[in-house]
Amino acid sequence: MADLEALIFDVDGTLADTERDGHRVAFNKAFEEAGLDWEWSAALYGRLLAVTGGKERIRYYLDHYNPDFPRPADLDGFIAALHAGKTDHYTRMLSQGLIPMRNGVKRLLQEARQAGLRLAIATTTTPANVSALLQHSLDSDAERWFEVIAAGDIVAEKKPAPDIYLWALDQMGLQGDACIAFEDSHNGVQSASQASISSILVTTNGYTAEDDFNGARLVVDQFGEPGQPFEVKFGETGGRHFVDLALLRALHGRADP
Ligand code: XBP
Ligand code: MG
Repeated sequence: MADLEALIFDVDGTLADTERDGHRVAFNKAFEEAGLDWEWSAALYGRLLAVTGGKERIRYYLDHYNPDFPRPADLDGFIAALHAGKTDHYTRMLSQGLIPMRNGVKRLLQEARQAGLRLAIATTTTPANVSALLQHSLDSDAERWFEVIAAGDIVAEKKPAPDIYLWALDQMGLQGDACIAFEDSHNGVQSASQASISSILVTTNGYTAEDDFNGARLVVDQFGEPGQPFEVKFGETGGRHFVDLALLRALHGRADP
């Protein structure tokens, strides 16, 4: 097992709980703005999250939940325009500071930076969303904390395909066994493990708590803070109660589960 060199973070659901009250609301605003009577409820959106990528999710919705909607001749262009509107609404919500980082994220990132670990992001979301989240919810300079920000359409196949993690590893000149991946969903764990990252730590959220996390080494409900312990769903924590570098080094050094 190589030395631990880098931490690679998913964004939505991992760095911040962005989906139900963020992306979903932005999608509905864009639909209303386009004069569509589409309304993605929290329950429906939970089902649509099976598909990663906002444009892909809109198409999945049309195919599986609104098959009678009259398709425009340029369906791709129609979806892209809707999604661009959604991204405007979502980044505006972020600029208003409406979506905080999850518990323990900022502390862990700062610990990792002080220890000289390399940081990266591997996400399905649109790059503009990552920039806005980091700048408005983490630190005005936070984009510079990450050596690589692998996001959205930079790869052809989104999660659960491994492409986005492979792209990030390639950019960093690293093998998967030198890294830990942080995810929140089944799709994310599949993506990281198929990119040969065997050290995967999952923090669950309202939408993913019942996902199949087979392939993850540790599943907890949050990173936690001193005095704010996480709840362990699967895996060994060596008696530790929140995610810190000591826990990560122990997790990385262990053999496969
Ligand atoms: C989550 C996604 C994204 C977001 C919406 O990405 O699948 O599609 O739900 O963002 P991850 P976009 O968990 O990999 O961060 O509309 O920009 O795709
Ligand atoms: Mg995610």
